[in-house]
Amino acid sequence: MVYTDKDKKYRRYTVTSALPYANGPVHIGHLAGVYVPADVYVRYLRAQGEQVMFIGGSDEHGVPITIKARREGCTPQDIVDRYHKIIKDSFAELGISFDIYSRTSSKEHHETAAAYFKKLYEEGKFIEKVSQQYYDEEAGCFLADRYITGTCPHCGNEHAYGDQCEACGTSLNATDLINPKSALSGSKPVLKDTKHWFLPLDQDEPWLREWILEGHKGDWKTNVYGQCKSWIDAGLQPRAVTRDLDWGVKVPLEGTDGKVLYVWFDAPIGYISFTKQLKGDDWQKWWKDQDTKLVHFIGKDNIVFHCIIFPSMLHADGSYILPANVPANEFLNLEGDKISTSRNWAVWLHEYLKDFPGKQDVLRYTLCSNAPETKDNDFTWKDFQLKNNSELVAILGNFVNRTLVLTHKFYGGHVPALGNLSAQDEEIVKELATFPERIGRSIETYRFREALAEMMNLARLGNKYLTDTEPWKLIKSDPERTATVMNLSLQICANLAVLCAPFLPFTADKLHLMLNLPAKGWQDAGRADLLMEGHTIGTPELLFEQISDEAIQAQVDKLQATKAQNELNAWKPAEVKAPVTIDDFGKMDIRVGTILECQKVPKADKLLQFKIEDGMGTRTIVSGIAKFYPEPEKLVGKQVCFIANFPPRKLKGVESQGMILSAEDKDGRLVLLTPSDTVTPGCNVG
Ligand code: B3M
Ligand code: ZN
Repeated sequence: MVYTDKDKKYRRYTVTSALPYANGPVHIGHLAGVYVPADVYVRYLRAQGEQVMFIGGSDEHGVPITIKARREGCTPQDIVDRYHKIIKDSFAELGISFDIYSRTSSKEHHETAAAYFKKLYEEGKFIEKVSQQYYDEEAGCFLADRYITGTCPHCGNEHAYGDQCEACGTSLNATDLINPKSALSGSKPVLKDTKHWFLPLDQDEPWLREWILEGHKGDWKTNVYGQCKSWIDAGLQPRAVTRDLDWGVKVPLEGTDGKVLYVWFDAPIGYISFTKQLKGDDWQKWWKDQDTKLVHFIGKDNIVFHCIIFPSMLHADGSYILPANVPANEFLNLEGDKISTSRNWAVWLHEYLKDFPGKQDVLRYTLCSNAPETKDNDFTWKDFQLKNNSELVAILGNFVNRTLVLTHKFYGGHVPALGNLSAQDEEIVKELATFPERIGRSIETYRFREALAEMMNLARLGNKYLTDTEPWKLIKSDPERTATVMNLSLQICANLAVLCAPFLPFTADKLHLMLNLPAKGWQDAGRADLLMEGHTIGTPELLFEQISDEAIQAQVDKLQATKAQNELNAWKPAEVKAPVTIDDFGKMDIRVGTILECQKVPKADKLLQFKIEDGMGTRTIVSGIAKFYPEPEKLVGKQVCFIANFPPRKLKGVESQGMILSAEDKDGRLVLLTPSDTVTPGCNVG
């Protein structure tokens, strides 16, 4: 039986997953939030025999792509071509089973998106507004917010963007910036009138309120429902669906050169245009039949677009169904820190696949069992190792391996006969029968962690059964009962092959092969007769291997190196101090001296004691740089600069007669200043 939202029985499923921007590869945050859960869901539905269409593709428009292209001196098309391929290939390798993975720069998509806009325009569904926007007179074009920099009115950061100040985190309007500057030409932009088309979301409020806040209370996840409620309660505003930009879907109206559809208008239409590419003339029933269930898998930052704006677009057209559910996840962090593309703080899928070949299911397992379903969650490499070694290897792999090895040992690889069932065996059969429904119910209500844990509970059940009955001993005293135990253990393995498939498709394939089990549907699972007496199984192989400490350390080291690099990148020279006069400077008596002796000050970790030849005799100076010169005797003979007219002061019992000059490097390291050529001790610096 298929449980559905509000218990409605649907005839087919249109399942979409957010279209990743093709300006970078995909990372574990994307996977845990969107693609792994979506893939589990569709694989399960297919196993149920449902008609399913799983849509994915690259989002190839938007300003960040044009900025990246400018920075790299190539075209936006070059950028999206590069990343679309990386993303598409790595998804395929991870087993994300899209029915189509297309792209929004395709001709078909441009046509569909333009036609969608045109229809709404002709039906008067937009409002037109003229507003003022920054224009670059040298470059001859309007500027997207990201292309304008200036001083943040809140914190004074001189490199704030027109949409946000990254120093203080405030979101800004381009017109808030002090001294705005165009990132294209460096010139000062001017405000100029420009016309745009808006979706009047304010008019959609009544039906959105009824549809979401009344209609989907209880069946949409609380994080999704809560965000929708606060948007609607705050009052919806008309939303511009066009932009002054030359990269995107051209606005299909006369006299609109230099205008394109807003990326968030065209991207969700991608779901529709990709359906057309996949299904041809048959596409409409996937979008327009009330018996089709539309489900959007997304991350939490996309909720408003999929729950309010895109539904308003669908509603404005009038012929489309609305999403039945939008199971958005929260965010996944990495080793306690927010995943960030610009800081390279991520585990990139294509790199994982290179570093851990053949271990797709380990990543799928870790991300699904750790999915940020109700709150942000953390990925750590230690946990990844633990999930593999203590769960996949020790529970699932171990149970299957013990069962298959014993079957070969005792019965030459043939399934033994099921004899009379003991009370314990009856209990196993009864419990086995409950798993497909338990797992299925969790998947259908988008509780994928719980579903995965249930699947593993079946492997635990099998392990416990073997441990309790000890067939390796029992074979000597009671061969008939041993045959029954082994038969039932094999039935559990066969059930695992079916029930793990949505989560661990590669493992499921291996297990089918090892059991020589023909493909089965979800309805077949739960039964204790999937493998007939006498059936010959294949050769047992390990389903999973231990992951070593070294392999994990290599990943941790890689992240450490990234962190160190980020800290260096974040360093900025100190602000220049208030002006001084030549007289101010002249008061400082800076000289060069030669180091005669140098040693640590006893009982003071940080201090070095110098004896300096200063042309008039010798003087002692104490300096707090011991940490940076662990072999102070090697400094003897070098020349240093020092301030000669500092009043003497005592440091740890030693009188210091001046101050030695050093530079502080970006990592806090102090380095002595030495003249580039040897000079006479005591000469002045100025
Ligand atoms: N391109 C993904 C993101 O916000 C965005 C999704 C579009 S789905 C139509 O990262
Ligand atoms: Zn600021």
